[in-house]
Amino acid sequence: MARDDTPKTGFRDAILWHLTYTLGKDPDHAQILDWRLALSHAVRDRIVDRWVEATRATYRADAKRVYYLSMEFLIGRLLEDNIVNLQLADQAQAAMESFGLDYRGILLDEPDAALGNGGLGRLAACFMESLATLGCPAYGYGIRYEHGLFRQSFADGRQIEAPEHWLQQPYVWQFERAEASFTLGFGGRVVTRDGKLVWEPENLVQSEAYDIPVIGWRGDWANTLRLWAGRAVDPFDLERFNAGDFTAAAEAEALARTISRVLYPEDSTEKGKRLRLTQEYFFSAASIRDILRRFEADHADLRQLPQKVAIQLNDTHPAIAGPELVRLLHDERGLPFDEALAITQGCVNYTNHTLLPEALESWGEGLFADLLPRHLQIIDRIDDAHGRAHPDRRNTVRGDGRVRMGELSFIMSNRVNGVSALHTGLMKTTVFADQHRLHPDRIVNETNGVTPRRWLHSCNPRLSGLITETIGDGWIGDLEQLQGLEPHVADPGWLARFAAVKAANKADLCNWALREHHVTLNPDALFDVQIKRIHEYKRQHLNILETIALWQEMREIPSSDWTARVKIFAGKAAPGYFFAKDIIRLINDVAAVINADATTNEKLRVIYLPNYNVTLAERLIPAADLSEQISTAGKEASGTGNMKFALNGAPTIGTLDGANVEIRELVGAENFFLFGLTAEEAEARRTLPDHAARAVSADPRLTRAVEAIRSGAFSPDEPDRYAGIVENLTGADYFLVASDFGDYWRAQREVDFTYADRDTWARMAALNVARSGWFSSDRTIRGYMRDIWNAKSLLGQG
Ligand code: HBZ
Repeated sequence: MARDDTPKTGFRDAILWHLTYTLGKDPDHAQILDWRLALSHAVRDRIVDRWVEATRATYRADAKRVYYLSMEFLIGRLLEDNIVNLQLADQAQAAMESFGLDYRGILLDEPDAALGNGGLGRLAACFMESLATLGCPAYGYGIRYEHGLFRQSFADGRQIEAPEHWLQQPYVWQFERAEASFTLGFGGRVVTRDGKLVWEPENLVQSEAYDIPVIGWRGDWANTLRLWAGRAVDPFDLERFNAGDFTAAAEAEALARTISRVLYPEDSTEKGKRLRLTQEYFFSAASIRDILRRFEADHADLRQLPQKVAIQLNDTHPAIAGPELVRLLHDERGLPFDEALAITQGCVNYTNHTLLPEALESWGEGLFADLLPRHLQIIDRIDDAHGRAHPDRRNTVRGDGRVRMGELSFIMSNRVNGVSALHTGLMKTTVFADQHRLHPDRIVNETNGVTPRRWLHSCNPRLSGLITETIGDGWIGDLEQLQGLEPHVADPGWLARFAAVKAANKADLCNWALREHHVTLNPDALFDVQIKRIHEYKRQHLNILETIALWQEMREIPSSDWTARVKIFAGKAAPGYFFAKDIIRLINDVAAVINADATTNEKLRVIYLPNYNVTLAERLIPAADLSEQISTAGKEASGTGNMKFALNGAPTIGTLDGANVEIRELVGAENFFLFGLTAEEAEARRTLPDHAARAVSADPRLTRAVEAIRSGAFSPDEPDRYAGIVENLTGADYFLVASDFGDYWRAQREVDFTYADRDTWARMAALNVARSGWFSSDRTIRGYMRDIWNAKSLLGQG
């Protein structure tokens, strides 16, 4: 092969070509990294033509573009996603095997890009894939964090955080766009010039763009995920260097790079840090400039902006994009303020992902004024304009010396949406009740979804194969076709094959757990899985309490016919969230004691897998029997893991919270293990004095489990290690662990009973698959296109 051979002759040749000419490696000496990069380049080449074509088509049609602004895109690994969507899997596997390589090993060699904390970030990634699948012209805008979410390990059961380095190796999916760079200001003051207010920032930084193409299913369309990195305007001070101060010479660059250095690992707690607001403005302002630049390249009339641009704020993190757009239109383009505001409101929409008061963003006005003095004035004017239009509700954005981003986002938006039916309803009656009264049409619901390409087709090839054999492969692009499985569920032969798929996935997990974590799992046991961020409202401590009580009862009544279980946990806690970190340690301590008990070993195991990420989810979900979705009702906005489990044939044990409600309606109440207080009952229960202490003493099992923790049964070297948890469980117990324990125990025993009859269980699991098609993010994105963005597909199908 020679340099001028086209790398596109055949896929296998293309890989070899890239290995030689892009990577400069001899096949005889290439390492797994080299092969993976060569394969990635060959795949990337096949994306580029479609990507360019999609961009051209959008220009030609002068189509409305959707801009999804998100601080987080939890994209995980992209190689397999891209191969699958281009339908190159067979060719890629054959090529790699012809080189004597392990194809799956190559796929797994890619670092997991964790540019997000949890559900919100993963939702953004699923949305990008569905937008491309549906042919909706769209850009994702975010931050190119040098370090994604920390790597988690355990020492003595405690969470240890280490930096994550996804960019240590060449990242093939990004294209650096040196030309798409903006200079952004911070700080300084506002002066009056020619009778106009003008911002004179004190510090300037440069935003540098990196584009990642996102290809849709079957490769018919590709969009762009544009991530911004911070750079200095003058990266190098030669004068200082020549004077011998080498460190100072590069100081500006180091400072600017700090902006995009690391993802904040807090998910549902207030950060209130200057750097966080800096990050938010940095990426919002760069994105808004890019959006305006693209619009102005072929439109003269700024009043047309709402016809051509839909901006979606993924939570309030990019809320400052609104005031920035007003500022650019008014201060810099000279439109009257009211017109600038009306145009902005015509473009901007806001998705709320939480009702937890501690997670609602607000900023101290001192910090705000210091960093963004002009924006604070603009925010006040927006607030005033809203207050004038609705005199019974004067300014609400400012109060108690703070700037409230939820209120700001609401009044700047054309549409505001919740992420499940229950959550949207609660938005209307709680946090945004007053606003909803003033703007009854503004709040809409768009129940979350997940992409079936990654979360069924790729991660569960066995189930995907069985489904395709049964109903054809149309379901991959149209998930509701899974309904076609339903008639087969009554066929014992088919059901046996379905059960065999799950058994094989479980066997894979057992092998992996033995190899990677040196733990032996019983493949016949029920795999009971709770994987998500660790948070009090998600109640991993309810699960571990039930585990303790179950273990105690197994010891007490060993003769009973116990259903064997493996309790699997995974998830990270925010580094500063000490209660959550105590829960992690407690689970690890409990696991050590229970797993060492020879009398219960056959029937009960507890395992906490470290460093939960997208890749681990892809491994665990296909092997799960039971999905734990046990948040306190009213607290989980939607959940998306719950959908992934149902889709992969793991029935839910769960509360009436978030999208659990809709899952239960669709899969059928008889195929869902419901327990617990409703959101309304939970509110009422909290007002009862001593509700927790009473619940504990009324339930002997709970009493005994709590007592074991209190007495140090799981921390003999430090008996009061969990005093904080015990005090919480028996005291305030805001998340009602004690109140829900009894019903959770009952539901778990119902699970045991049902699982003992494997046919009944398999039927239940299969019906979960057949009836979960609605939870595709394709359906969700169609909803956004129709109800929120008024955007059209350019594939003529959306
Ligand atoms: O968003 C989650 C919700 O808790 C979950 O119920 C929902 O399914 C999902 C998608 O709508 N919220 C988050 O994941 N939130 C964050 O990760 C977060 C990150 C940074 C913050 C605050 C929250 O500053």
